[in-house]
Amino acid sequence: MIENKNEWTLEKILAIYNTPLLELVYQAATIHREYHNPQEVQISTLLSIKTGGCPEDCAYCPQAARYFTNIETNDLLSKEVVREAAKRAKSFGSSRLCMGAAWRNVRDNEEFDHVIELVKTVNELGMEVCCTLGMVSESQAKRLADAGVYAYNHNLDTSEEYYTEIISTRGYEDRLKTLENVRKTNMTVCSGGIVGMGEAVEDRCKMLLTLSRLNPQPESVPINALVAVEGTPMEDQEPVSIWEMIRMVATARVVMPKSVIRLSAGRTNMSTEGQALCFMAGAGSIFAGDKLLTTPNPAIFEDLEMFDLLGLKPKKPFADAPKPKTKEMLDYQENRNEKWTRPGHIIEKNVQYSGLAKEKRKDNKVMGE
Ligand code: SAM
Ligand code: DTB
Ligand code: SF4
Repeated sequence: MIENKNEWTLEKILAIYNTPLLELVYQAATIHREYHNPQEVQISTLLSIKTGGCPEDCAYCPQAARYFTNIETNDLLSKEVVREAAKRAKSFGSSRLCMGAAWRNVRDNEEFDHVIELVKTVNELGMEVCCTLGMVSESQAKRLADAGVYAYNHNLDTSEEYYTEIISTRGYEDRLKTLENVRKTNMTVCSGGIVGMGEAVEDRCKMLLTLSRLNPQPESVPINALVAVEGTPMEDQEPVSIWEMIRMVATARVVMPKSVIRLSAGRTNMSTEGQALCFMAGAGSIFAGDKLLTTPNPAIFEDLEMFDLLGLKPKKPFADAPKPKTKEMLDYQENRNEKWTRPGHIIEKNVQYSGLAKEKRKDNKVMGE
């Protein structure tokens, strides 16, 4: 967990954001090297497990039912489809699968039971599992954690003030409450925002201030450039300049030195040179795979070429925090100390297989799984 000893103020964060660009990149790069291996970039892959038809009115989102966007809607994906997508992602070096659902909030129903099964399926492949399912209660967060979810994504998206211009169907305090519920479990927190929705620099810095004051600070901070989707209220928004993205990544890096800053949506509009400066300025993660949730992302071979060119390598799963123990594992460990009804009774084959399992787990650890 990231202990938070910093006392940032809006003035200090604005001053960092407005530092002359190359000086800002230099400062951020220096901090990045102090806390992270600059040659490693973590790869997450998004999978929309339930697409479209969302009752919320987030102005940027193609999945809001009330906007007419050209997306293919989908009910919850099956275990088989998710397993195949996760395997594909793992094969190109992705360490985390982030499953997203176009829900306002999680409900205690069969769909949630199914998501729990999906979590277990991805967990079995040795990948970090991330979920982004909208608002969760404390007990729902606990259930996800027990199933082995590694990270929960829930973005603040912008400042509290500008939020009211973007979404009318929920408030900032709802977002903060969910982050609080997630924090009560052993899941890590992934929370960031979007640049390019017409917000002022002050809104960006206020959002970073709120994130930086979370105690502990989020383990992952995604910085998205708005993908302006036709049919949404943001469709005519000018694309955000790469310089603003670099400033945002660098400022996030400085104010949350231990967090992993993810260069998230919007990379299809960025040159390799622009992305290289973002990595220099402290981005330690990307979303890779041909699709984000509903919109395009650079082709995976292009990203792997970029990694080669820049001398970057994908980070192994569970490099920052150990694999979460599922409820089953914890129960098993607890029961191991119970008095068995047949003490001393040995079944050789069973002993042999638990030895084999231990070896396999050791091998997996060596491979970083
Ligand atoms: N429904 C859940 C929620 O809102 O938390 C999870 C899915 S929602 C699509 C997850 C995040 O995707 C949003 O908080 C927002 O940051 C990001 N997002 C959605 N549409 C986007 C767009 N057009 N451009 C950039 N980021 C976007
Ligand atoms: C995040 O910060 N960005 C991702 C993930 N967390 C869920 C989503 C980006 C979505 C971009 C628009 C789309 O593809 O629908
Ligand atoms: Fe729904 Fe999430 Fe999209 Fe908002 S961002 S409309 S809550 S899917």
